[in-house]
Amino acid sequence: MKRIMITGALGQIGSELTVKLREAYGSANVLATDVRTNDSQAAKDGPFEILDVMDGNKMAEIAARHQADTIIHMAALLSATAEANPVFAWNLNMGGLMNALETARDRNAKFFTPSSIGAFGPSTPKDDTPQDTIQRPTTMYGVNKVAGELLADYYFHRFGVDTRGLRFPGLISYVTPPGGGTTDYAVEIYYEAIKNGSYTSYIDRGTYMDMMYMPDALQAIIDLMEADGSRLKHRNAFNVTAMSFDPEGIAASIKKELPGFTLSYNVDPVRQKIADSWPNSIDATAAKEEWGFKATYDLDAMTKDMLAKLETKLN
Ligand code: AKB
Repeated sequence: MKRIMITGALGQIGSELTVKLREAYGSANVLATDVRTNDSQAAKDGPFEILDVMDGNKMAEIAARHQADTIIHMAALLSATAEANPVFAWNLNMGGLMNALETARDRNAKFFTPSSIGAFGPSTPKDDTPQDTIQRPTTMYGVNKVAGELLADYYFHRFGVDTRGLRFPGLISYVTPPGGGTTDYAVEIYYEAIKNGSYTSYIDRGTYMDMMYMPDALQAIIDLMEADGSRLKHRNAFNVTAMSFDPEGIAASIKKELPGFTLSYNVDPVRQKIADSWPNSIDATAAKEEWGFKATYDLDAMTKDMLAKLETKLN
């Protein structure tokens, strides 16, 4: 049986991934860690430890105690927060990643960490962005993600660590809200649709970005980690996506369910600039060919599920 340790386990992805991995591999085998605790299932319904990922000794010590053979490193600052605190973002995103890779190397453990569409920049082809292409991001988050992809490749080639990763688009979920991302508007819009019947978008009309519903993102992590390593040519940076839309597109999908819903704009120049530097849509062919990536939710299926789940959660 696997012995999995997750960092950033109470974050947007980690909180749901922890629960799903515990269902798949047994609660006692999945150790959640985070810099803080809370009342979530991830913190309460299985092993949990406080861990600041900048503390490499503590990370190694906790991993040894848990006898971890798989490290899933999720702790990171997202794009907008990283842009507001670039030095802290470098230290946390790169320092945490280095500690997690070293822990995996020491333990000969399998390793997963997410990259992002943020690893692309304004000189990257905007539509159907290829798997292998120009990566000159103009944000600190993007710089961290490109460096992280390269570092994870380096640990595979230099030390033989079985590193794997996905370039995630914006992820949408009704469970744990994201914090400090550029794509967060696509989560907020559903909450506001249920609460107020309207939303004011900080991202401008006509700004297309890739997105994916959380259940597909979690399944993609599990499928990649279970995939035959000999088939993986792009092991640390697979483009994955389920849909691409702009604010008008997601609003139109919500209107099919809630006809009175209205959308207005108050564009935030900082997050708009980040969004403008990212692709409109990325090509996930390599992920499909090398390990069978498949997304099951399109925009309308996601909208129906999000609104139904939030209706129950908020009312
Ligand atoms: C963000 O907006 O920063 C993230 C991402 C696309 O990596 N959701």
